Amino acid sequence: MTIAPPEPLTAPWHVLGTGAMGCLWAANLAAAGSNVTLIARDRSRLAGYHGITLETAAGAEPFAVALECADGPTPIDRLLVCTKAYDVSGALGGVAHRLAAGAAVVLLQNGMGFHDEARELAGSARLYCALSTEGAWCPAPFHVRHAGRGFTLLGRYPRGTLADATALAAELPHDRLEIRPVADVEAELWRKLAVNCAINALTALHGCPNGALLEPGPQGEEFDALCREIVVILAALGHPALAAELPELAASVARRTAANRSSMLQDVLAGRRTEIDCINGFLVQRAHAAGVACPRNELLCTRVHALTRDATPT
Ligand code: KPL
Repeated sequence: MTIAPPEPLTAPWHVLGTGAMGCLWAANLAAAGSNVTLIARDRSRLAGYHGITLETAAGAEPFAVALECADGPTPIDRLLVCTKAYDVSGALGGVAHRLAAGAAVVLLQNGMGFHDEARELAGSARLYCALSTEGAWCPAPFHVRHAGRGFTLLGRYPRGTLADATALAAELPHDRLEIRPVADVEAELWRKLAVNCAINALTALHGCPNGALLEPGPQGEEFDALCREIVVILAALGHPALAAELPELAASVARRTAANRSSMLQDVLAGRRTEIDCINGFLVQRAHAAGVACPRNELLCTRVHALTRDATPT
């Protein structure tokens, strides 16, 4: 018996960024029958490329996904930007001239502070944001291990209708990736930012898994005090509901991901630049503009910068 290949998903996708998230989404798009091309910012990534290997609990599967540089020849209809937060503007700027009429651009990053510049770079393309709790990492280049199943929130930026988000979600693979369309993605960005502000820098500085922040002792006390400061900032910035929810929300994420290394700890351990400027740095900037004191967040920024002074820029 021959098994029919999967129905191709409508428009072709380009995935910008060749890290774990880029490879995870590109491989899953290919698995769903989509025509997908990976875009590398660095030409040296092209040498010796033989496709993506996606490893799951079921085993390792190869996917013959095309790889090109930003100056590739074809127009882009659907673009998923999977770079680090601090690379979004540079990376998107490098391909913006290729965006076709009616294109959709999806930003998938932690942190805030880069979305409005991305909106300008995207021009007339529709801009969406995605927030993912999928756990993935690369044991080797273009070999991605899908280590923990999570879900991905997707919505038009800064907000849009649920129908709009649902229509784009239908063009993404949902066999192995759960996508939840949302109308107010900006509210979700703030929720994720607040949690990342509470967990990421502290775990990176203490070199501990997320769950260690809930243990009694100096780390736990620092976590509680940091949450209290974030609550005051959020309330002053006009997010009272999130402020009220934050301590329990951050604790529940730390509990649920207790054994995980935060993305910032992973960056520090790998000698990479961290996203601190788009996480606690963004909050500090907003707190200063509102005249709110934020000494703990300021100190975290200084300490993480000191820790990664010699890190590679991307
Ligand atoms: O998003 C995360 C990250 O590590 O960036 C959390 C929620 C903290 C999970 O590790």
